This record gives sequence, C-alpha cells and structure tokens, in this order.
Amino acid sequence: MSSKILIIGACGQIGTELTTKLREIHGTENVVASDINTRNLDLVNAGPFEIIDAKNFNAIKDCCKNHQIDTVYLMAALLSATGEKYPMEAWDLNMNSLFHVLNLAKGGTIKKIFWPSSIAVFGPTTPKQNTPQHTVCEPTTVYGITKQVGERWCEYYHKKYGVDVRSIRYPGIISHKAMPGGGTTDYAVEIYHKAIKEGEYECFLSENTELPMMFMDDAIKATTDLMQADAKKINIRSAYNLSAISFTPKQVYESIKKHIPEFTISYKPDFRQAIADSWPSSIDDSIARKEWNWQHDFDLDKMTEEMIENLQKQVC
Ligand code: AKB
Repeated sequence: MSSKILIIGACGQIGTELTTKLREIHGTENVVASDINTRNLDLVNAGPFEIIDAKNFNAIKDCCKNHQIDTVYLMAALLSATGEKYPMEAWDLNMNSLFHVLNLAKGGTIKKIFWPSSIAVFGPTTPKQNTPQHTVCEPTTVYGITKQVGERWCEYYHKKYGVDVRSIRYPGIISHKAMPGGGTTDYAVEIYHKAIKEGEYECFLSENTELPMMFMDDAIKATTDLMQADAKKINIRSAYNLSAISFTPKQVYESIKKHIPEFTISYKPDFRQAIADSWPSSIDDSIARKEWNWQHDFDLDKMTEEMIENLQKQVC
C-alpha cells in the first residue's frame, strides 16, 4: 500500500522540490502539500494543498485524520539569519511544530516522520574540518539551538515511544526553483541569480569562508533514500551528518566565471559572517554512506552548469 504523506512547509525552498519528487514516487493524490502561505503555490498546486500553520496542533491533526496521513515531512522552520532577528518566534515555530508531529506519532495518528536538522547544530568548539557525527555541539544561533534540542527529542521519542523519526543535518542547499529565505548559506543561491541577471554580486560573507553545501537534487535524493531505507539500517535517530561539497564564495565565483567571464564580485560581510564562522567547513558523513548507501552526484562545477542552464531558461 502506498504511503499517504503530508508535507508541512511545502512552499519553501526544499518543500517545493520535495513535493514534486514525493508525488512522482507515491502518486500525486497521495501527497498533501501544506504551508501557512501561498508563495510558490504554482510549484505545488498540481495536487492537494492545504493552508496549515505548523504551530497549530489541531490543524495538523485534522489534516492527518481527514487524509489518512501516515507520514509527515516537517519542513517549516525559521532559519539561522531570521532566527537571530526573531529568537522567540524561531524557538516557538521550530520546537512546537516538532513536538506536534512527534506527539501525533506517539499517539498513533501517524507512523513516520522526516524532520530536517542542520549543520547549525555545530558551533565554534566543534572540529571544523571533517566534522564527525558524534562531536561537540555548542551552537551559537537560536536556529542551531532548536535543531540541536530537536535532535535530542527525536532520539528520545524513538527510544522511549518507538517513534520512527528520521533526520539529516542538511548543509547549505543550492537550487534554481524556489528561493531560500533567511539562511546564512543563501548567498550560494543568490550569487547565481545575480550573475545571470546583473553580472555582479555583493557577497555578505568574506571570500574565503568555506561551508558545506549540496545541490538540491542530492538533498532530495538523500531525503527520499533515508525515508525508504529499512528501519533496521537506521541506527542514528538524532540526525545523520550529510556531505557533498564544500566551497568558499571565491570558489563558486570562479566556477561561475567559466561560463560568464564578465561576472564580478565584491565582499561586504555582515552579521551572517559570525554565524558562518561558527560552522564547520567540511563534514564527515561516512556513517550515512555506510548505513544507507548515501552518495552524492554533484560537484561544484557540475552544479554550476545545472544552475546556469536552468536560470538562463527562466530569464529567456
Ligand atoms: C541556514 O543557512 O540557516 C540553512 C542551514 C545551513 O540550515 N541553510
């Protein structure tokens, strides 16, 4: 029997593409997209859509009951940069939405949860290169704190109540459909848009700030692979380290210049520099590779080709 899926936060950068992929896998009618607003609705309205506030337990519960949902992907969150501007809102949304779905699973309304964590769980005291799965996690952002605490709760609900919850520590995700919003890694998407539309970009991080990143196709593949993996193979119920590529603003600029030689960049670091400086440069994801055969397909130049080709089509 096919899964009946609810995606909360379906209109965001990852939610939109996850909705399309899950509808391909499980059938359009079996995947209900939901969000608190209708931005990017055109990307998810090929199938069922509902307005849901992720902070509203009853709204989520009613939707799950009405559609006989068994699996929830909780993609709604305030990210690192926005979270610093609205700390209490970030705590409220990021934690309460997670408790809502964990409690629905504990009560038997749903069976399975995907909840994304982030490299933001790490902090300045974490080893910066090849950051191990199990290491010091002392995040300095509100977003990072919510993700770290969320990981603990996921593991707790799995061990204590048998909840089948699965998670990945996403790096920065680069895509050409819906724009990201409120993250520190957003520069790596903006840079492609500006290169194509304006030929110049002022970067809010300094040129040698190296961060872990991933092309959207790889992120979606990781998410669906993890959710389809045999439960016996999933030994980490907090969140898996996941890695593809690491690069600096200067390196992505040079990759773009191979296609757009006249492109120019300048650097004007703002408050997001301190956030980026507190995060790892590269991630050791050997456990994900071993346990559920994770492997990425896109390196920096292959991703640049895809980004430029697709964004150029949108401009024409
Ligand atoms: C952010 O920059 O806040 C996010 C993340 C790394 O989780 N993209």
